[in-house]
Order: sequence, then C-alpha cells, then structure tokens
Amino acid sequence: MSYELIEVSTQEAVGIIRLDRPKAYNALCNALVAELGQALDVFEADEAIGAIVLTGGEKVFAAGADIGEMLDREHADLFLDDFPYVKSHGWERLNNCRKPTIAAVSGFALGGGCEMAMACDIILASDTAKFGQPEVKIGTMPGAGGTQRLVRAIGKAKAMELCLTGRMMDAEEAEQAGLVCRVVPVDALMEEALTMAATIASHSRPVVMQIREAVEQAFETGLQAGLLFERRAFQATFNLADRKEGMSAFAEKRKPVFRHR
Ligand code: CO8
Repeated sequence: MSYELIEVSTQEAVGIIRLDRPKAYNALCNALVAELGQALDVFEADEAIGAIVLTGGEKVFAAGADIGEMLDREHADLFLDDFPYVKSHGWERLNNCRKPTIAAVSGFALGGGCEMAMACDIILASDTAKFGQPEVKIGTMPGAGGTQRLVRAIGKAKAMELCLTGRMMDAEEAEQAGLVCRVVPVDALMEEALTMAATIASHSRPVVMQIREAVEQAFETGLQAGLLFERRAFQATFNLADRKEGMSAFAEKRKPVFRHR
C-alpha cells in the first residue's frame, strides 16, 4: 500500500501512522483521512499488531479540517456525503478501531485535529502541544466530536469556554483538565508513545480489547449496566488460555508468554 499524505510504519507489534502534510499544517483533507482509514484497515487486520500510534509533526499534529477544501461547499453537499464521515471512511474507521490507539500530539491539535486526537483511546502530549476547537472563529462549529468528547473529557464549563471562544489550551492545562494522560518533553514524545504502545501490545490482545471496550462503555451507558458489562467481560477472560498463563506465571514468579488466545 502506498500513501502520499501519511507515513506508515511498524515497530515490532506497534503500528505507527504519521500525518504528513506539513505545508498545510496537516490539514485533514478528504484524501488524507481516506489514507488514514486504509492504514487502520491494514493494522486492524494484521494479527501481529497490538497497538497503534497516531502522530503528526513536531510543530503541528493537525490544524483541523482543510478550510480550502470546505470553502465553497454548500449544506446539501455535506449532508449528502454525511461529511466528515461517509465519503472519507477514515473517521468511522478511527471511531470503530478495536485495537488501542494512542495519539502522540506535539504542536497544534485544532478543530478536526483535536477531534482526531480525542477519537483515539489515549492522548499523550508533548510540552509544546496546544489543543482547541477554533471553528467558531471561522463561522462554523466542531463536527467530528468536539462538542461531545471534549465535554466528556474535561467537563462542560471548560469545553463550553473552548468551543465558544476558540481559545487554545496548552499541554499543562490539558493535562490538569484530564484531556491528556501525560505531558512529556517534545524530544521524548515518540519514544514515550512507542514504549506505552509496546507495553499495551505485550499484553494478551483479547484481554486488552475487552478492557478498552469496557472503558468505552463508561461513556455509553449508566453505572449499573456498565458494571454488569465489566463483570461479564471479566468473567469471559476466564475462557482464555492467556488468563491461565498470566496467573500461572505470577504464581511461578516468571514472565508470562501470551499467545493471544
Ligand atoms: N486548512 C487548510 N490549510 C491550513 C489549515 C487548515 N485548517 N491550517 C493551516 N493551514 C495552512 C495555512 O493556510 C498556511 O498555508 P500557506 O503557507 O500556503 O498560506 C499554512 O498552513 C500555515 O498556516 P499559518 O500561516 O496560518 O501558520 P501560523 O503558524 O501563523 O498559524 C495556526 C498556525 C494557528 C494553526 C493557523 O494556521 C490556524 O488558525 N489554522 C486554522 C485552524 C482552524 O481554524 N481549524 C479548524 C478548521 S474547521 C474544522 O476543523 C472542522 C472540524 C469538523 C470536521 C472534521 C473533518 C476533517
């Protein structure tokens, strides 16, 4: 598979996707998002891949949807395409990715760029990262999760302020608010993201996938239904040879060897 607007690589069990359209600040044109969808298809189908890192450049993760591409479009165009979903496929692919995704964010993550980071399971930020939903400043609004995921991540007051003013928040504020799991020096961002992804990928794949689905349930359902989902998923891990191996290895004081079954 060849890509023009993203760079795709692997490091052992980790799939790496780098948004690579630097002249346009990684603006998320349809072609780029389509390539993202293709790369995710490949990694999802590859049994050897256990986690995915999505990153951009040092100065910019992504500055949002491509404003030039949207400039002359009418409501009917977007409605018929169900933009930004159906035609570009990549957004749905990212939203529905079953393998854990880590957004490693350096520099600007704005508009659709912030939404893309939030569509990942974990955001790891460099100390230069800046997050915001500045759509209001160009006469539109977030359209790929900004008014929904940001509220769930940082609460109504701050999300409302960011969406209504278009103000950016820096990495430190984003960590305090709960949007990012950790802030690391910019030079260490990829190393930290890859270490985190490799750690996740070293665990039993079906267990990891069940954990992320259970955590996702916390956003989708009430507490009692969520606790039931979790309990049933926990019980289901006892069907796995990996569960037996993990507990046996602990008891025998050795490292487990997971076979992802
Ligand atoms: N779209 C297209 N081109 C862009 C974008 C963008 N979103 N952002 C930056 N660029 C381009 C600029 O046009 C410029 O190109 P050129 O050199 O050819 O003139 C180049 O990138 C560098 O930009 P600046 O000169 O402006 O660089 P600065 O360092 O001065 O500023 C900023 C950097 C602050 C990031 C600034 O570029 C900016 O404010 N960009 C726009 C941010 C924005 O408004 N984003 C929201 C877009 S709307 C959106 O995301 C809707 C989401 C809903 C659906 C998601 C679908 C994908």
